[in-house]
Amino acid sequence: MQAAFALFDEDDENEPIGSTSEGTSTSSLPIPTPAITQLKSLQERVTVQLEEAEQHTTAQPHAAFSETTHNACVSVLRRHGVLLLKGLFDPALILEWRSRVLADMDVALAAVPASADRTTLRYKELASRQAARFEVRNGAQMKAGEAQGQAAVLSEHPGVVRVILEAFACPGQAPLPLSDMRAWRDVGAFVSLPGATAQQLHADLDHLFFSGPHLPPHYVTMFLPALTPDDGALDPRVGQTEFFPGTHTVAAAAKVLNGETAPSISPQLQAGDAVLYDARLLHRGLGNSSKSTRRPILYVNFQRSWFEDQQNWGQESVFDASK
Ligand SMILES: O=C(O)CCC(=O)C(=O)O
Repeated sequence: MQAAFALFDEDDENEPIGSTSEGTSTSSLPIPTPAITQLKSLQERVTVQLEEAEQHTTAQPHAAFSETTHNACVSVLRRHGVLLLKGLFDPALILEWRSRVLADMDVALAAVPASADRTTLRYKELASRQAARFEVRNGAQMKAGEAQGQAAVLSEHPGVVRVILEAFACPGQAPLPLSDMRAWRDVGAFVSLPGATAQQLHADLDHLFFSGPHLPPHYVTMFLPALTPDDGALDPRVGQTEFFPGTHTVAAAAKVLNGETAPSISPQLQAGDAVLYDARLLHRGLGNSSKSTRRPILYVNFQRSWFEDQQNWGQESVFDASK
């Protein structure tokens, strides 16, 4: 089963990429094996190449997608539970958000009472994601970015919104109307600090039902890595997020959680690139063994309007705790 992810074409599970009629010949001639270069890697299979006009340029920022791109995105997200889009956003915008996140994190960390265990913090502005990893939200700089409309630029990307509305519907049915989706208006972030170890494999949300047919996603997260090649995006020591494509189904996730090996990808992405993933997909943040590079990832969540995330974000402000 593992090979099926890596070797077979998107549109036809049974057709190895690069196979030709010669490849299935029954003659006594040696059967030509497809050249390794013809086999798409798993990462390529979950990546939709944006057309030039769809990538961010100063002339045309954040454009809608062509029908071809749109259909490919919906198909990849449904089938693999994860979709990579390179060059989607203006790197300058992402880097501005990065500065906001790091500034807010520093201020919040400085306010944490000295006696507090930094691996279990649960404040309104700062939560631990195990040692040397934090989730940052609701900070003053980030709120200022939202007030200036900079969060809406991310959460209202016309191409992304249309893809998610269609992925939320059952295949063959009309895309959902915008009123059936709630995009969080606030941007959040994860930051792994030097010394962070790899996270436990996890999904952000449970399945709604653990039996019955596979349902469309009810929650999709967009990750926006926020490093450039100049400041560590391509340095493997800084770490990436590891995703396990296909594990957004109950059966595939159960196998992996029961110890079966499964193919994964750990794409080295840079500011401007985006990952959309079904919140039921297994993934984890890898460790950060760099000397001094902090690895921030922004996120924006899109959910069905009826869904309530039961995870409790801390209610107490770190600034009240420090008084
Ligand atoms: O740090 C990462 O790459 C991902 C973090 C993550 O998935 C989490 O904290 O839930």
